[in-house]
Amino acid sequence: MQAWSYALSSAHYAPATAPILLRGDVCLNLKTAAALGYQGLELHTREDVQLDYDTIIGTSADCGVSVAAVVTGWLNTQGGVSLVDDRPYISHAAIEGMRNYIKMAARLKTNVIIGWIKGLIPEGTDPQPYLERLAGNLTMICTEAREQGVKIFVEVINRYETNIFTTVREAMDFLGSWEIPNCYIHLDTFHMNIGESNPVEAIRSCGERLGYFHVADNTRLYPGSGIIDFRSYFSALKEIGYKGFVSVECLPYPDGETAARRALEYLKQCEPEIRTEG
Ligand code: LER
Ligand code: MN
Repeated sequence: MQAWSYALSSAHYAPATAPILLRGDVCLNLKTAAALGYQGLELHTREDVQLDYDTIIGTSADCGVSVAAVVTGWLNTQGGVSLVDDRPYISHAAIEGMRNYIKMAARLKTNVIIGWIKGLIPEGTDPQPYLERLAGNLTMICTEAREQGVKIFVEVINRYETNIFTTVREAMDFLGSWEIPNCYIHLDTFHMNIGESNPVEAIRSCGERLGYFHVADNTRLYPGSGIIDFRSYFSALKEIGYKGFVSVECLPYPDGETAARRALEYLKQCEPEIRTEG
């Protein structure tokens, strides 16, 4: 039996340089994901998007593909707000946006990813007040999400894109010392390849706190195109009993569907040694 389910990234619109595989309508993408052999579709979207929930939920049930997670980065990159911003009216707008994403996820029976919406600590400043602000805001968001049955996944992102949680150790220490409830670690093999001296140990160190897992190869093309040793990563996932999604978030080359097809074919080849009994 397979320990985890596979998902792939999607958005209504995204530039070709974004690690998004399927573009366009959510229901069409759910059907395409099913035809490609996936069990989950990850939604990169704005917090105020109008979704036809009944149709999405019906299509999802019909084709056997669930929404794997709602991704919040665009609230930062397009909306211009962040959870650590010094201006209260900006960080409050980020929290309000997160509340919308949580409602969206609750209706879709899925979870929420926090990546860039954390924001950046300004260069040359004392990080402590920003980390304290982040801890307070995350505690509030994660507590409210738990009341709606939604988990929050905090992504570890490479140091060229962010300066908060660039390694697993940093994220684990933060979550542990602030005792943030309902908050799980989200790893991405592309980012780990930059930030982790030993990615396999990094996966192991998350233990039960690992909630979500993005896969791309070292150049951010599809898994199997480069040099990342997915077999050893999968063994580590199995060791810690990971049961979430393994979600392909890679560049759409040579095109999204081909990349998705090649990724899944390769990832399944990495599986046999990790198959569980039954
Ligand atoms: C988002 O999941 C991510 O990995 C960031 O690098 C934004 O693309
Ligand atoms: Mn990612």
